[in-house]
Amino acid sequence: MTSLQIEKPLASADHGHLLKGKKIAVFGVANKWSIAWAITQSLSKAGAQIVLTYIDERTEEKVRDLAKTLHHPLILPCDVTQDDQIETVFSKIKHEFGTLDGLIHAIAFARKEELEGHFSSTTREGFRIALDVSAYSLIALARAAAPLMENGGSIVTLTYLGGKRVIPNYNVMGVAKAALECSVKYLAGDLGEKNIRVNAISAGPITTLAARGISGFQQLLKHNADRAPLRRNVDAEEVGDTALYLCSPLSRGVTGEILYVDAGYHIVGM
Ligand code: NAD
Ligand code: IMJ
Repeated sequence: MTSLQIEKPLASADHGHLLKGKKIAVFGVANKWSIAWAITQSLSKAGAQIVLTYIDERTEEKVRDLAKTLHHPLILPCDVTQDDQIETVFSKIKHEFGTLDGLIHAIAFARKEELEGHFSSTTREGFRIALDVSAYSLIALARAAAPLMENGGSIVTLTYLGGKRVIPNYNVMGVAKAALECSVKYLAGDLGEKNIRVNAISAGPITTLAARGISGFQQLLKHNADRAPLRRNVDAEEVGDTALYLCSPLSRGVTGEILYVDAGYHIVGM
């Protein structure tokens, strides 16, 4: 390491017992690169018992394999576009766990053809799908989870700067993230009286399944690292540890917030 490179402090944070006895459901693990998996590991290391959901049978095997490293996980199917599947997931969680303390929403989808070319070419159906999967699903999951959060709770979603600024090719996903971030505020307003907090983490670009194959992604990674105050990109573990903070009592006074984990990129003007 040269003197110009800045070593990441706390590369292996002590997760302690911040979430001992807490039960947290994580939506959005697809593989070992998923941000949801890094979050799961941070929460699990802090003592949380985990519910993992998977979208389809193709993903089930990968998720079950990853879950072997967890302590007594509950693993359930859930395609968030299907109301009956959401209902079934939470009735099974109620049956197995009784209550819930946290919910992680790390889900986004738009048709591939919407994530290239002109934003003005966005189709009605492409808009509907992106907003349904990536934004409405948070509202549906929060509504189903809230009755199980008898002792209060923490709901955390994942967003991206493309919901606030124009980022090449992000297109309709930017509109979906804007709706998601605003939903975080309205849900925080709604659920605060039950001591349920709702926050979003706005992560910098990370190479996951949802980022691979996006044209210009490598260029964007370099652009971000060159300009960010910390002069680097972030990794999924740093997002995981921020989710741990948001699920723990350390953040008990924080709700309706968009917390940037992007090496500071979003503050830079030039
Ligand atoms: P990922 O592909 O690993 O995760 C996306 C997940 O969404 C997958 O597990 C997929 O199965 C799930 N999903 C899609 N449609 C679904 C449906 N109908 N029902 C249930 N699940 C569904 O990629 P990721 O980068 O870990 O993405 C997680 C979250 O992080 C997303 O909200 C994404 O927008 C956000 N995010 C990612 C980055 C990045 O650069 N990777 C940056 C900021 C925010
Ligand atoms: C996604 C598209 C365009 C630009 C992008 C991204 N940039 C970043 C992402 C700059 C960082 C990743 N991201 C933040 C996402 O939210 C990705 C969502 C996504 C990705 C895909 C790829 C495969 C597909 N549909 C998708 N839907 C949503 O078919």
